[in-house]
Amino acid sequence: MRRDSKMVPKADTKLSMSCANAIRMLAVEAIQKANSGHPGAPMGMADIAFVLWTRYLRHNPDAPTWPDRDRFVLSNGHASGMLYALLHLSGYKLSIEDIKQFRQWESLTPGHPEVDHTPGVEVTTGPLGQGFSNAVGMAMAAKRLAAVTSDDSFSPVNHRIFTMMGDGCMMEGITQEAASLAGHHQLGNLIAIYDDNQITIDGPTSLAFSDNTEARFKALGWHTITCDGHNHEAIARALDEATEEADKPSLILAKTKIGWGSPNKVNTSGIHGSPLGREEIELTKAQLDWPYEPFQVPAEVYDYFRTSADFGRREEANWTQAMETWKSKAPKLYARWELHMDKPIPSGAKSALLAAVADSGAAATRQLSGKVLQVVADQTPWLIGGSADLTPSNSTALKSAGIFGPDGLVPGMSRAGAYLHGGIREHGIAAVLNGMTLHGSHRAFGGTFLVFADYMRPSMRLAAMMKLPTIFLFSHDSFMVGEDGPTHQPIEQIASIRIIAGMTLLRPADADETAMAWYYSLHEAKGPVSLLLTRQAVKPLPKPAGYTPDDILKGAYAVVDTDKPEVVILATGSEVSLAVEAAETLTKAGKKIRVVSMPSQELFLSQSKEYQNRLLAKGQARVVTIEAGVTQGWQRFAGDTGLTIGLDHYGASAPAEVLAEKFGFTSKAITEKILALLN
Ligand SMILES: Cc1ncc(C[n+]2csc(CCOP(=O)(O)OP(=O)(O)O)c2C)c(N)n1
Ligand SMILES: [Mg+2]
Repeated sequence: MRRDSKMVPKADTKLSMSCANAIRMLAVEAIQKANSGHPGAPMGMADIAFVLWTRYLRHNPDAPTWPDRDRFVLSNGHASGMLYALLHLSGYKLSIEDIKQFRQWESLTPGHPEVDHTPGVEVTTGPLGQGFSNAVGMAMAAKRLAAVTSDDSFSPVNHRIFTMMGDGCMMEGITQEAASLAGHHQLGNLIAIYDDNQITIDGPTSLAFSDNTEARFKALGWHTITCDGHNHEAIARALDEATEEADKPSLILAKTKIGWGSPNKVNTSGIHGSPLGREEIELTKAQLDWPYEPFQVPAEVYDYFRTSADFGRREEANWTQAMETWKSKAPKLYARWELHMDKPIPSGAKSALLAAVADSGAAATRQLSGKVLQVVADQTPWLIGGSADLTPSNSTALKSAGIFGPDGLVPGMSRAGAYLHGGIREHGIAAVLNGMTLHGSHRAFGGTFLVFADYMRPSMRLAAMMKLPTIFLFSHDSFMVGEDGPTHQPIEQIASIRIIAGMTLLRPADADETAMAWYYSLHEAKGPVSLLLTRQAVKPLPKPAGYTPDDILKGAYAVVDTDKPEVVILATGSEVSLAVEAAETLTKAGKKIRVVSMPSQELFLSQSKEYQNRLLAKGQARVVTIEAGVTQGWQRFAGDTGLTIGLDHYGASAPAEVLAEKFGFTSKAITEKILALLN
């Protein structure tokens, strides 16, 4: 849908140049003052940004989270100076003082854009290619939201997703994966604008890059448009064409010059990441015919931006009114809309999830998770997700939900579906999941083998930084993968996920733990969750007197207990049942053993010290930890007097039972180690 340009009078050439130059000079002066930052991209993209923000972007500075706003994702986050200038000029709560505090401690204008920090910033960006891929996820979420909340007469979803990106984003592999997915999904609501300046830090892109980007994107199913990125009418024509394209994502290849306006540094890599210097700023101002003081903006520029923002205010007011009418006209669809916005905890959610796996007997936690997911899918229609081509292995199928994608592209596929076949694109999907969650209408989950978590890690880290409750599901969580061998057997992945600050890792050990892990992920998590699941069957754990499933969400609780234990065995996931078996033998031998299942270190460490010390029998018992991965990180519990049992070397190709024997993951071997420790 095209924004009605009649509502926003076109600026005459002089005014429109002033507006673009205001963006340039605010960025340039802020960077100069901070003596740090990236002026080249803001100067080069200012013309595009001006036309996009004043004539196309539907947004309301007074309501930065209006659900039907167009999204703007700055994938080349180093151009943050441009984004802050746009937000300030448009009238967001970002003052000229804030602009002057660029990159300073606790300012609203950090070095790279940070979501939930600066009003109007949609995504935390900086690692190149991530923002573009998030935008793909946002466009997918918007498509689904539209499909499930609209009828022929009205849709509450009219927004588009705009993203700007540079050569760096274009070269990154993640972009290829996400762009491929976007083309396949025919995301007509997605418009990417490529700052095609052919300069990066090292120099001209010809040093390292000779792709035919336009041909590549065409081949991926995109609509492509080339334009002069400094000619405002050419930019507007390109945006008209892109916004009118309904069936394909659009890529505008905007030919620009990095550092446009600077007489000596334009078109050089030197202007990418260094302040211009006072002398060059004066020469630039002369060239741009910009007589103003640093941070001074002429009134007519503010007026124009603010007039344009009024368009967004009216749009939002009209939308809000239309929603009121629609609420009474289509109460069912409206209720669905509210579900997506509020994501309430369904009544009886917890008991339904627990019931889904009750009496499952010995089963792999991935299978238990699969059972839980069927109930989850019915309870929470705002959940969307799938697998990176490991649906049967990850047990992620949502049997009743339908496949998400263009209507009828393959049998069973529709925009209303909730199951995402991500293809073999872990990097891209991880960022797409974040984008879907960022969109605000969905909570996204996605699965692969634990060993390939490394392919998702950059987006997992960003999810944690953004406090995004994306759910990363990893099955085949130990060497017990068996015959596939060391390439497929995770060892360092568990520890490496745990060190992502703000990530909650859950490695359930049985049916109850699996159900509660999902409950936590969906309804309690305030940030991303990694759900680690076994390939092999695990036995149901014994539960001591007084146990309730809520104990699981304390992160650790006793499954075999005794007072005054001399040894506390701490284990996670599949190793808890080994610990229980070892405890039986040790108890028979007269030892006093407590077994603690610890599905989540993070949740346990957030309990009171009193609870932690009591459970670990601090100062009284020796702590033995067991986990089928590197021992790093477990010393914090085992200390100098305890023992850490793990796997500090790569695995091998052999049947799982043989590996368990060879690597000492049998109750017999564990019992012997504990006896040796005690004697
Ligand atoms: C994943 C990732 N790798 C490297 C960087 C460091 N980096 C920041 S900008 C940049 C060059 C980007 O070139 P381009 O997108 O063309 O930006 P321009 O110089 O045109 O502003 C690099 C390598 C990064 N931010 N993210
Ligand atoms: Mg560049």
